[in-house]
Amino acid sequence: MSNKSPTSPWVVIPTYNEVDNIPEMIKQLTALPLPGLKILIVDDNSPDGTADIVRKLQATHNNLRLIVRPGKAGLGRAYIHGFSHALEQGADAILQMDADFSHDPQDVPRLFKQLESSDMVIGSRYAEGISVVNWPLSRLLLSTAANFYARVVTSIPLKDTTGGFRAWSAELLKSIDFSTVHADGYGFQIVMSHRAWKKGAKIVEVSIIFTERRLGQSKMSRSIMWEAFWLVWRLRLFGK
Ligand SMILES: Nc1nc2c(ncn2[C@@H]2O[C@H](COP(=O)(O)OP(=O)(O)O)[C@@H](O)[C@H]2O)c(=O)[nH]1
Ligand SMILES: [Mg+2]
Repeated sequence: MSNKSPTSPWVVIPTYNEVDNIPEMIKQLTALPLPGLKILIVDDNSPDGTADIVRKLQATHNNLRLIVRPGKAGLGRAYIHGFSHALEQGADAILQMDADFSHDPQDVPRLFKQLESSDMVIGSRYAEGISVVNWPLSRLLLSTAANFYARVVTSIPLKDTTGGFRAWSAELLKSIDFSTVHADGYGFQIVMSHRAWKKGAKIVEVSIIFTERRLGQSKMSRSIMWEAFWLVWRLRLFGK
């Protein structure tokens, strides 16, 4: 908890085949009234050339950073790489979000602001009823059921533990041992919020409107969902 605006805020975005989204996302983030903001793209060597576009944009955006990993290794690994890098570079507040505009870049200042009086801020789809746009009913049911299930099994007092729109204080993020976080996708988000909660962090959920992507494709898979399904029992039984 800092009680003042961050001096070195970073936004970390994992990408895999986001060529249709990433230029506009970078443009909107750069235009935000956030002095000192750095944008870090963690790309898993997307075949569609996402990293090439980012490299080109670096010529005109000196706040834009890029990590290219050798191949698709999942969201969790990409985030750990990006978080570690931002912390090494002296970030004092770190925000994670998707590249596909499901998370509205216009909400970013609000999440950073809330972080001034908390350790972790969750951009929550379920804080005030359900604020999800354009999801088929099946996907909405899966997500709400997954969140209910994670809450009941682990007792975590949060309404949205699977979402990926979050701001972290550097202090809290540093206190988490990444080498013991192996989960991917939704599981990664659940484990990270569980770690924060177990550490007694002050976690605040702010309501956001989540909109299904219009361009590009979702990379979430059945195996990622099953991983999250079993993982909550490990959290309950072994605490990590
Ligand atoms: N670096 C990296 N990014 C990924 C990977 N899988 C998904 N992403 C990114 O993570 C974010 C969320 O993924 P998405 O497919 O939209 O998931 P969904 O919103 O649950 O359907 C997007 O920015 C993706 O490009 C991966 O294996 N590696
Ligand atoms: Mg998405």
